[in-house]
Amino acid sequence: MTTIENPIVAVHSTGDGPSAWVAAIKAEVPGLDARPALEITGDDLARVDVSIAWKLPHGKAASFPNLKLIQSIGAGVDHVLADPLRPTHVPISRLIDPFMAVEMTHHIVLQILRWHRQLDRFECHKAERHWPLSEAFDHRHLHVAILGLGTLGEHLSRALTALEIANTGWTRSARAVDGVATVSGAAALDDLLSRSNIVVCLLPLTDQTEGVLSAELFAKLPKGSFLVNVGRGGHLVEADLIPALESGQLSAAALDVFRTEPLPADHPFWGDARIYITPHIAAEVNPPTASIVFAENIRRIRAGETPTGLVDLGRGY
Ligand code: NDP
Ligand code: OXD
Repeated sequence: MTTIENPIVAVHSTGDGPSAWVAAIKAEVPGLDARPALEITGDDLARVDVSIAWKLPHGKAASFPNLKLIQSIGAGVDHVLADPLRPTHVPISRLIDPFMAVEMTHHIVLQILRWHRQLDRFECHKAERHWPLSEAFDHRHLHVAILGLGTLGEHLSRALTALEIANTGWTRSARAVDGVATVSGAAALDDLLSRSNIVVCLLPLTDQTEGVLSAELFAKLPKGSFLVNVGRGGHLVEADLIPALESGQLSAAALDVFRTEPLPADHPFWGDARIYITPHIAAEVNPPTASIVFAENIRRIRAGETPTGLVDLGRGY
């Protein structure tokens, strides 16, 4: 492998901007030469060994001839794989940050309880100064199908179990997870859906999972079920959602991710009270904690060691 004199880490983010990230990573690795990726030009391109990025413009990674690692600013790597000019020999690491698992769990639990405890209905009653008679809630009637039992799904499962909310995780490969009910593969999904009234999508976006949240899947759930999509917008067949709500097959849906982000102002989802919308904030990447992971992977790459969170390019996650 080429040894690079005075290597540079190229940083790009559309969220907090590259400067905030450069500062956070430098705080973790004093003396590191880290720079905004789009400002690196000329001879310096050959000095870049690590690219740390969220939605790096297509073709930019290919302009670093000695790149040794593409580190995603994000648990998902679909934004990296979407670059048609990506140098395919360069390994990709996804972000595994325990901080994000906690934030994601908080978001999903909030959405599940908002639906189960009918908070929106009580908000309406409040506006009318009305004190309704209500039936008692019963958490024993809930069963959550967690599609994708990876870093985030497993954390969610344990939190739900602690709240006495029954749940089962769905994975691609058969895998026993201590203390968590799991099923795997396409064949097991129908049975899981038939006994779940909440579906949470925590899958990576791949060729296999694109469009998984469709009318066909909704039809396998008990009538009146609740959908939470925090995976990617591409998981949902958007045209199937409002008809499923109209028919009562779904009673509500909490969406954090969309095929087009920001969600266009004229999108029909905005005007539907049964659709809870958040702007891709379920688990935002947190510079101070993520930078600890990035610092370790920079160290590993420069020491010739395997980085954490290595993506299996064949599986796409
Ligand atoms: P992991 O890679 O740890 O877990 C992915 C899980 O999905 C695994 O259990 C995997 O199965 C399962 N899976 C993948 N493909 C299939 C398939 N075809 N059928 C069944 N199961 C499948 O990912 P994370 O938990 O870290 O993150 C999940 C996703 O959450 C990210 O890819 C990203 O898209 C999204 N995300 C969204 C955020 C937001 O703010 N909205 C923030 C962070 C992440 P197996 O165990 O067999 O490999
Ligand atoms: C992620 C995200 O993938 O924020 O981490 O969506």
